[in-house]
Amino acid sequence: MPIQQIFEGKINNMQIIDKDGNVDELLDPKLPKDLLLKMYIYMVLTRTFDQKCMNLQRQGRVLTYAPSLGQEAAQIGSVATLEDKDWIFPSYREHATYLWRGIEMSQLMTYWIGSELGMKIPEGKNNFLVSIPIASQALHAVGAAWAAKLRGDKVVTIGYFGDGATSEGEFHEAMNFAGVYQAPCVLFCQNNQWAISTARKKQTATTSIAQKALAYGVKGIQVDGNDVLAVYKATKEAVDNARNGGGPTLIEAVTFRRGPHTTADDPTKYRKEDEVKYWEERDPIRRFTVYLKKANYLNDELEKKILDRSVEEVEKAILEAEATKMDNPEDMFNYAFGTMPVYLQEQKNELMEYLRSKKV
Ligand SMILES: Cc1ncc(C[n+]2csc(CCOP(=O)(O)OP(=O)(O)O)c2C)c(N)n1
Ligand SMILES: [Mg+2]
Repeated sequence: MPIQQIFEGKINNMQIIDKDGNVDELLDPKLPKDLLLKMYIYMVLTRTFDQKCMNLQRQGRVLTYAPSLGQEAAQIGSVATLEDKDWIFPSYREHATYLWRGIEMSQLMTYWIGSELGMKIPEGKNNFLVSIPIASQALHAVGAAWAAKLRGDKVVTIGYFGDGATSEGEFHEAMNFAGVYQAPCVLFCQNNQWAISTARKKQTATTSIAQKALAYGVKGIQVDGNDVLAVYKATKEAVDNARNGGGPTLIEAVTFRRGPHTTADDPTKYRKEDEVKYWEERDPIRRFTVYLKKANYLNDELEKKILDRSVEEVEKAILEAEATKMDNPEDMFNYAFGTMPVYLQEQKNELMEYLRSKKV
């Protein structure tokens, strides 16, 4: 018997706006002006929020904070493709997903100030809570998508995780499950080159993260994660495909974490300034600004107005967040489950007993 090739894999990379703002006319999805401007406004708003939270943390007014600087296009480009009924499963850096969904900025800030109320997501806003355990978001997204499929709901889910998460068992379990059950989900990896101090090269021997999709019978694509149009186009295709019964997609958005992992670490200890500079030159907001100006959708005056409004909105949100009455300690048990599991009930009782005995 001759040897036969039984599998051939191919993974594409897509970029539409290059680092200087030049557009590939053939690939440009030619989105309506309103949507483009909304995406721009939310990218600027997210960055303004992010810079402020970093400053507030340094002043002791925000607790440990995970910045999103440099990842605005990956987050807004993907979330902008969803319908309200779709579900989002973020990790801890996806501030843009909450803001885009209309969750009050002051509420999001309340979370980073240290209150569980910040993650008491209003009914009808289909954003899951911040989930710190790495790669858990992939399993949550696949599970919820499978549930939607069983119910016959035309709902799509999206799970956000990082390059480091792809070294966790949960990622592989999620991929396998998604492939086998053809779950209507998008597994969205923001490959920001670092998992705290571990470089991307140490996570995997493969050329891309996207190619891992092929082994699980899942579609895979790599996009320039700092190009909001490429992210939008790839995610929209994946979302539409999932909604129409075409199964899951793994998207690798190649981006860069420009800030520290969180305010608790110092990246100058493990990475070089040259690398940061390389990615600053590929800034997602700057290149989108050039694109919008060339299209005559944006000018200097409107650009300034959008930035000024973002600053105002952020300042207002801080005042509101700081004026919010903080929650009670037992609230940390209250919002994660519809029905609290027995072991959590026991822990809650124990805490309350302790607080009573200490008269805290
Ligand atoms: C299961 C689990 N293991 C370890 C950690 C500690 N931890 C927090 S963030 C992180 C790195 C994650 O890197 P990546 O997936 O690339 O996401 P990024 O922070 O870069 O967005 C680790 C190991 C955790 N939160 N959960
Ligand atoms: Mg990472």
